[in-house]
Amino acid sequence: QILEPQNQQTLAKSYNQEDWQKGYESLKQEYDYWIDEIEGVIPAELQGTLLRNGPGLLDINGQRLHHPFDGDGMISRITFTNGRAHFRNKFVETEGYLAEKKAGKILYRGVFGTQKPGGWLANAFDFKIKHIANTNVIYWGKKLLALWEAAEPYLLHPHTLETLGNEYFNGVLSPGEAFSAHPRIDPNGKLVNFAIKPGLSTTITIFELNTNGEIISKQNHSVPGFCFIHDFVITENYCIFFQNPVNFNPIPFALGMASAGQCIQVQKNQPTKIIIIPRKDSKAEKEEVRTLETQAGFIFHHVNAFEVQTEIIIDSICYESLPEVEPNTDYLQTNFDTNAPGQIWRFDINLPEKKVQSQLIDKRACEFPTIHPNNVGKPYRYLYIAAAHNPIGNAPLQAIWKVDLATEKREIWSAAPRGFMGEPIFIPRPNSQQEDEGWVIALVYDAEYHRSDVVILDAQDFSKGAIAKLHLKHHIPYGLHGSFTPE
Ligand code: 3ON
Ligand code: FE
Repeated sequence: QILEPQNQQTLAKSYNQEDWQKGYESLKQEYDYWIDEIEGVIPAELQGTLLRNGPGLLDINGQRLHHPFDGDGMISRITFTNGRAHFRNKFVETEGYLAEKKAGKILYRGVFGTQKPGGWLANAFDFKIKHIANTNVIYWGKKLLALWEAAEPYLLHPHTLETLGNEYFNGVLSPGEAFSAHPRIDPNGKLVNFAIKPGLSTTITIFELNTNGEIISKQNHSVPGFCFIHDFVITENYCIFFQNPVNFNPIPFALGMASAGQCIQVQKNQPTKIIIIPRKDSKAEKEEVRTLETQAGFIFHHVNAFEVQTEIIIDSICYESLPEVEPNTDYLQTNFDTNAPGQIWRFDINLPEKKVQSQLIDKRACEFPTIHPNNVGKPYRYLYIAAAHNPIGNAPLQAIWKVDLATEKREIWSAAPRGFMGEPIFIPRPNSQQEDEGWVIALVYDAEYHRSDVVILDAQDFSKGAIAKLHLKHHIPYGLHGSFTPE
C-alpha cells in the first residue's frame, strides 16, 4: 500500500446527503428583523455590517436551475450594533431576475448549464447569457456593489438594499464590460480588481480604485488562449493571475446542446500559466510582464500573496481537476467521494530564475479562505477557511479551520454532522495588536431546524466554541462571497 498509515483507515462519514441537499432550497421571501434568538453573547466591540451574496433562487417557479452558480443573487445583511444584530435580505433586481419573475419561467441561458425549456432547439443560436449578480458584495467608496465576474456591478442602496442600477465608475467602465467578483483591498487604501474578456486571445484588464470609489488606473494586457480566471492576488508591486489549462469548444453552446461553462475543458496534460503583471504606480511599473509555468490543476480562489526580496509566494486552493457541470447530471447528487478536493498549496516563484516550486500545505478539503485585511499582499501567518469535518477525503464544508502557516498548528470548529459551513470572514478587533486578534464569522446552514445561524468564533481560541450563535428565522441557501464593513 502506498498510503501513509494515517490515511489507511476510512473515517466515518460526517454528514448525510439529504441534509446537505436541503441547503439548496430557494429562499423566496425577503426579511427585515432584529435577531432575537441568540445563544452566547455578541461581543460589544463587534460593530459593523456583514454582507453576503449568493444564489437565493435555485428554481424559477418550480423549474430547477442546472447549477447553483446560475442562481439569482440575493444579498443578506447582518448589522451588529451595541451587542444586537439586525437581519435583512433582498434580491438583486437584475433585468433577468425581474423578467423571469414576471414570466414565471426560465427565459435565459445560464453560464453553468441552465437552459431555456424546450430542449436544444429552443436554445440553439441564442448567445445571450443571463447576467446575474450573485458572487460577491462589497461596500467601497460609499457604494454598495453586487458583483458577478462576467458583467458590470449592480449598485444597491446601502440601507434598503434596493437595486439602483449598474455602476460604471463615471464612465470608466463601459456597458457590458466586466468587473470581477474578486477585488483585493490593498491595506494602503486601494481596491484592485480585474476583468476577463475571453476569446482566441484574452484581455485581462486591471483596475485600481481609490477610497472615494473612483477608478484611478486601468490597464489592459493580452494573453494567448482562452481564460477562465475567477480570482487573482496582489502584492505590493504585482498582480498575479493563474491561467488554468482549459480550452473552450463553442460548438455545443452554439447548437443549444450545452451552456458556455459546460464547453470548458481542463487540459490535464497542459501546464498552468502564472501571469505576473506589474502594478501601475509601483516600483515594478517599468518591468515586463512575466509568464511562468507550473503543473496542471484548477484554481478558483487564492488565499494571499507576498514578496520576499526577489521571490513571490502565493497560497491558493487547488483542485486536481475541475468538477465538470455536465448536461445530464444533477448537482444535488454530487458524489463527494469521487470529486477532487480543494487543498491549500503554496507556490514559490523565483523571479530572476523564472522558476516555480509548489508544495501541498495540508490535505484537508477546504474552500473560501479569509485573512486579516492588513496582511493582504503582505507576509502573513494565519488563514481561516471553510473545511471538511474529516482531515482527509472530500466532503461538504462543515467546519471553520484555522491554519498557522508558520507552524503545524491547526484549529478546527465543526458544525458536523448537521451543520454546513459558508465562507468565513475574519474581522479584526478594533485596535488589535496581533494578527489573529479578532473574530471569525460565518453563516452555517443547520439541517436539523432547516435554518441558518450566524456563528461567531474568537479567532485566537476555537476551543471555546462559538462565542455567539444567532439563529435566523429561516435558512439562507448556500452562498458564495461577502465582506465586512465597520460602517
Ligand atoms: O471564462 C470566460 C469568461 C467568463 C468570465 C467564459 C465564462 C462564460 C465561463 C465566463 C464567466 C464566468 C462566470 C460567470 C463565473 C461565475 C462563477 C461563480 C458564480 C461562482 C464560482 C464559485 C467557485 C467555487 C469554488 C465555489 C465553491 C462552492 C462550494 C465548495 C460549496 O458551495
Ligand atoms: Fe469566488
